[in-house]
This record gives sequence, C-alpha cells and structure tokens, in this order.
Amino acid sequence: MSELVPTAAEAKQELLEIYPKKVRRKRETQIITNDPEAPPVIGANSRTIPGIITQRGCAYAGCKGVVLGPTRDILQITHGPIGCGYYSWLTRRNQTVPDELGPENYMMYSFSTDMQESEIIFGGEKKLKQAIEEAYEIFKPRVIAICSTCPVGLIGDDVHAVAREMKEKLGINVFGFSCEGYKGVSQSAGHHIANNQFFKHVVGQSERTVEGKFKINMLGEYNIGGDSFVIEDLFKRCGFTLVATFSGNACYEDMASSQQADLNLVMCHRSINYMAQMMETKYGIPWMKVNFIGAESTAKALRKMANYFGDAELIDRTEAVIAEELAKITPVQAEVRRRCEGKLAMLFVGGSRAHHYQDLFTDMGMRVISAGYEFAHRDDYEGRQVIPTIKVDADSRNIEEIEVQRDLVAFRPRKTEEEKALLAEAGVLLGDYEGMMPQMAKNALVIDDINHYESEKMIELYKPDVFCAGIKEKYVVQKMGVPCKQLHNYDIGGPYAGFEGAANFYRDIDRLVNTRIWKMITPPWQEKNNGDFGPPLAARGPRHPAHLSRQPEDE
Ligand code: CFM
Repeated sequence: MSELVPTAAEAKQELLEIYPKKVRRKRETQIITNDPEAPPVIGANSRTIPGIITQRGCAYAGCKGVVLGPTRDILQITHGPIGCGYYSWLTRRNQTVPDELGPENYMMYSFSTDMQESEIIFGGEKKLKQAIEEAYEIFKPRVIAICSTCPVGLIGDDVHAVAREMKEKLGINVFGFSCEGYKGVSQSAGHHIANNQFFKHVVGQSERTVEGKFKINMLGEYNIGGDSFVIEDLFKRCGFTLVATFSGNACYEDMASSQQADLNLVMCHRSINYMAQMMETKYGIPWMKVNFIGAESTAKALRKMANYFGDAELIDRTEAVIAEELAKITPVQAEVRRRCEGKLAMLFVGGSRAHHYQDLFTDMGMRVISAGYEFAHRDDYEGRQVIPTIKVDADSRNIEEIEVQRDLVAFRPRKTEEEKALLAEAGVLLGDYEGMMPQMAKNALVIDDINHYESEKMIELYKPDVFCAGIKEKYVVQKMGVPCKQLHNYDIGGPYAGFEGAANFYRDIDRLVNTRIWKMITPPWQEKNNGDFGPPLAARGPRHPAHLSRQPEDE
C-alpha cells in the first residue's frame, strides 16, 4: 500500500503541536501509530481534558439511551429535570415490532418526573413515587424502570428504595438505575450500570420454557435502523433459535428467559461484555464475539455459530444461506468497487462501530487510514488479553462491580474444556475479543476520544473521501467539502447489518463519495480568509489535488 503523506508520525506531531505541555503529554498517549502485529498501548477510558470539545456522552445516555432504551415494554421513567427526558426522547433510531410476548410498546413516550427546584431542595422521592403510580394507573405495564439523572445523585434520592417500595405495592417488577450522568468518564459507565441492573432484576425472572434447537442470545445489538430485523431473519433461516437480544427489538419476557440460551453472541463488546461474563459465571453460557457488519464478517460469524453447535444439518443450512446471500451481494460489491477502490475513509465512533464498519469499507476496496473510539477501553483497541494490565482509576472504581456466583440450580456447563479446546483449534474462540488494532493497517493512526480540533486537522491533512462520525461532527465536516456519514444513526439509512444491510451500505457510501456536489463547495475560509481556519487547504499539499476547491474544469 502506498505511503500516506504526511506519515502517521508527522500527522501526530501536527495534531499535538497546538497543545500546552500537560495536554500534549496526555494526548500523546491517546494518538497511536498502529502496529497490527503488536498493538501498542493506547490511553483510553480516561477523563476528557476540560475545555476540549469531545464527542462523548454521559452515563445516563449509556444506560437509558443505549442499553435500556431499545426495550419496548419496560416503561422507563427518567427521574430528573425535564431536559434530560426530552433530549433523550426518540433520539436513537432503535426500532421495534411488538409481538405476543411483548405487545406493549412505550418507546414513543417520554416519561419524566419533571424535577423542579423545590425537589432539589426538599428531595424528589415523593414525586418519583407519584410518577410511578400515575404511570401504572394509565398504562398498567409489567415492568417499570427508573433512570437517574445528575441531580438525583447530588441530592441523594434513593431510587432503589423507592423501586422496592413500589414493587411491593404494585406487584410488578420495578427497579432503578443509578446512572447519574456524571458517573465515570463517558457513556461507558452507563453501559456497565445498565448491565448490572438487567442482570440482577431481569435475567432469570421468567418461568417460561423456551422451545427450540440451537438457542442463542444476541448481546450488544440495538436495532439501529432495523439491523436486528436483518440478523433475526438470518438466524431463522439458518435454524438458530433466538431467545433474547440485549436489547434491540427486545421485550422483557425475552430477556427474563435469556438464561436458557446455550450460546451468547457478543456484537458490541464495549457495551455488553459485562453481561456475557456474568451469565457465563452464573449459568455456564459461553460467549463468542461476532460482527454482523460486512458481508465477509457476517459469513464468518454464522459459520462460527454453526460450528459451535457442531450439528451437520445446521452447518449445511447455514452454508446454503451464506451461499445464497453472497451470490446476491457479490455483483453489488463488484459494481461499487469500480468507483470506490482506493478511496480513503476515517471513522471516529462510539465504542465498537469504528472497528466493525472497517469490514464494510474493506469489502468495498476502500482504505481506512485512521480510526478511533469515543469511549472504548484498552481491550476494545488492543484485545482482551490486556485486561489484567489496565490500571483501575478512581473514575472506574466508582462503578459497581457485582460479585457473581455460580447458580446452584441453573448452572449448566454447555461445553467441556476439551470441547472448548477443539473449537479453538477449529478457529471458534470463546470468551475472547482481539480488538480493533490487530485488524487495522500498519501505521494507521488510532485516535482515542478525538476532539473537534483534531478532527478538522485530520481532514485538512488527509482530505479523506468520507469521514464517519455523528451529528455533532456532521455539518462541520461537510462544510469542509468532505462527506460525513453518520455511523450512529445511519443518517436516514440502514439497515446496514448482514448481507442485505451491507448492500445498502455499499450503495449509500458509493453515492456519498462519488457525488460531484463536494467539488462545488467553497469552504468558508476560502471565500473570505478570516483566519479562523488557518491557511487555505489548497496550500497544504493536497493528497487529493483540488478536492476541496472549486475547479472550473470539473463543472
Ligand atoms: Fe456499542 Fe452501539 Fe457502539 Fe455504544 Fe453508542 Fe450506538 Fe455507537 Mo452511538 S452500544 S458502543 S454507546 S455499538 S449509541 S448502537 S452508535 S456511540 S459505536
């Protein structure tokens, strides 16, 4: 592969140049030149430096928005000022279809206690109880969950005591989350808090027996833009029985009976690995990392799943589904490759997609020159083997680690150690995730918790053909004449999972990077050189000549 200009080391220097010494020392550890053979240590999951415009969200977002939000029939009350409820209302494009197990759907509602100053002073528990009773009166839900916002922790309202009291009084499941926004350093804390409470209050609560062969749970798939629907369809056609998804298109009953599955699939390692671990310890369910983003990755994941169960008929059916789907998608791949091959991409998203979506770009022949997560931990970058070496700081210590014991009745080992060893030999690794860095090119720049300044600088330096991020970055990036693909909500697109989703993605990216509109944009600083953005981009040794300035011959 051709060398990039500037090199990763030079780019890193440029990014760091502007910072005061102390800031530079910290950012130096978070901007890393990759070596896939021996991933270097990267600084991650530490506090964002005050004053820097980060992409990150809060613990409430990670709990209420991410892990809890996609469940349709858990009535979710935000205990806090109305803004927290209002701004978390339908902002994530998770979809759901009610069924006989979970016919209720509260997703389109926003429930809030609308905390006022008087509650901040005198306490909000009374209002919370009233809100729960009122919600119960109107909706008669089977489950109510309470999500805490910052003031709840600051004034000391005990949402768990209120939940216990209401559970008793109403005779339904009620539980709370201490997911105050300020917990931890990002939404990652909220994931952990959500995992803990789901594990304690939901998993194992159902009496029903799940019928079916090859029972699996899908962990860390949230049905953004309909992704879960595509994956569910693939499972069905291959012959797997999906017990529960955490938590895309999920209902309470599914999740409450999830301990009956014989395999946990982990899609988003960052947000749900705690659940996989706890279920393995308590019930003996092994987990495997999968990725249903990308055609090759989807085929690989399905094969691993079929091999895990080792049933000849299941393996044959899975192979037939893969063959059928690949036959449909290969022509689309070839078509977009003609126009996209060699184009440059950068991805700065969340805690797993910056890794997963690289597979789609690889399918298309595009080159990922830089990527990073907002809030992932070192294991998501370097692989799980580094977990014992991760320093636990005060921010992480604040998040509860729950002690999990083997369940004396329900624990059932699904595979013996010998069987696991045989599977490992056949390439079916259990309980492991190798992280993003081993899959990235040598010398690609890996940037943790990238900020707005660094994003703009990276665009100036490399002029990528597409920059993948979220709504906070989108219009800043596009004003620079570079298309921005939102990988959180897919803009208005998707599904992007599975084979069908991959085809959607290829087409959307093809359209985005090959439209002529970007050449017609004059960035504001080239129209009136107001000095805010530094020298014109054209003066910076363009990697793609004339990419960012109007060229009469192009029109
Ligand atoms: Fe997991 Fe997610 Fe992500 Fe995430 Fe998120 Fe999301 Fe994301 Mo936005 S759970 S870590 S906290 S894959 S909401 S569906 S897109 S940042 S990369």
